[in-house]
Amino acid sequence: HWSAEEKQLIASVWSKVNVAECGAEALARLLIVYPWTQRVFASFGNLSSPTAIIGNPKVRAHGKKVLTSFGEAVKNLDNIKVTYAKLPELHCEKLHVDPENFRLLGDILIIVLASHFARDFTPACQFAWQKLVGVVAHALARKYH
Ligand code: ZNH
Repeated sequence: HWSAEEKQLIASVWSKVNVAECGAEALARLLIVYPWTQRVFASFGNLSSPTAIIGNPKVRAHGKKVLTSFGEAVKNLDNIKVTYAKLPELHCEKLHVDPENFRLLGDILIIVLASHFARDFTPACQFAWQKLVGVVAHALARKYH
């Protein structure tokens, strides 16, 4: 259900993404803007202020891990559910992450990309990426009833 143009827009943005930087920034923003998302990261240490969150090495490392994993969806657009075979169970049954948080993180990722790429992140790009983060959120929420 992806047009050739959408695939191209997604791939061209992704090829320029700094996964470590953007991943860290997106996760930090999630924890700052929606503080209740901090609950599942109790083991990450100091999350007491925006500065602490941005400087927290565990937040940076985990942001990179999550965006790297997001990259698997980018590379397998037609098989996202198959690509994320194990993650829904982990997030639902083990980590108890509220699936609404997948949507929040997706929207934040769009903001991060828009701020990094400025005018290159065109409305058509945003449209394709908005669709992608929606599909990813849906795939990750597969185990919730
Ligand atoms: Zn997540 C983990 C992915 C979202 C929370 N994650 C994880 C991992 C991965 C991921 C790959 C690792 C696994 C293993 O190790 O095996 N995520 C992901 C993705 C996404 C996500 C792709 C989207 C896009 N998460 C999320 C959210 C949240 C989370 C939103 C909340 C809020 N995760 C999480 C946690 C964990 C994870 C808590 C665990 C961590 C540690 O280290 O402990």
